[in-house]
Amino acid sequence: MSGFSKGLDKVEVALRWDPSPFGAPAHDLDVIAAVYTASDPYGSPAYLVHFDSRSPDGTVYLSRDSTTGMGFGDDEVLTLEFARQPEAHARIVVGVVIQQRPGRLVFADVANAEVHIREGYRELASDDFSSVAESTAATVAEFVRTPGGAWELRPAVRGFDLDPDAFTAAMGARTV
Ligand SMILES: [Ca+2]
Repeated sequence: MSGFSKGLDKVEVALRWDPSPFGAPAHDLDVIAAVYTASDPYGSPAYLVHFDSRSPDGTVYLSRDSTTGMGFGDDEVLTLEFARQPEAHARIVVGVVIQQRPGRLVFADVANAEVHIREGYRELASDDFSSVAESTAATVAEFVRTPGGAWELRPAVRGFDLDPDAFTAAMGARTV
C-alpha cells in the first residue's frame, strides 16, 4: 500500500454492558461486522463476523465474547486488521444487536451499555446508545477505504428495530 495517508491499522470495537438483575433472563448483546466489496459496497455483505461466524481471511475477528455482560471491563471485542484487508474489501460496517429472548429488549433495558472504538491506546469514538434507546439493534461504526487506499472511520450510530437476522441484511444499506 502506498500514499501519504497512513490510515487505520488495527482497530478494536469494544462493547460492555451490565448483567441483567439477579433472577432475570440474561441480556446477551452481540457485536457484528459486515464486510462489503467494492463491487457491491451497500448491497449484500461478502461475509459476516460474529460469535458464530469467522472471517475466512482472518482479518476481522471476535477476540472476546459474552452472553451475559458479567465481569469487569469489555464484554465483547471485535478486532479489525485494516493493514491486511484484501484489496477487494471497500467497506466494513459494525453493529450491535440485542438478542430478543424471551421478549423484546431495547438498549434502554440494558444497563450501562457502551461501545468504545480504539486503535492502541487512542480512543477514536465512543457511544452510550442513548440516541438509540428504543432500538433493538444499532450500527456503531462504518469503516471505508478511501481512494488513496487508507481506511477511515466514520461514526455511524443508527438505530434499527429488527431482529438479529433482519438487522444483518439491513445494516449496510445506504443512509438517505
Ligand atoms: Ca453476545
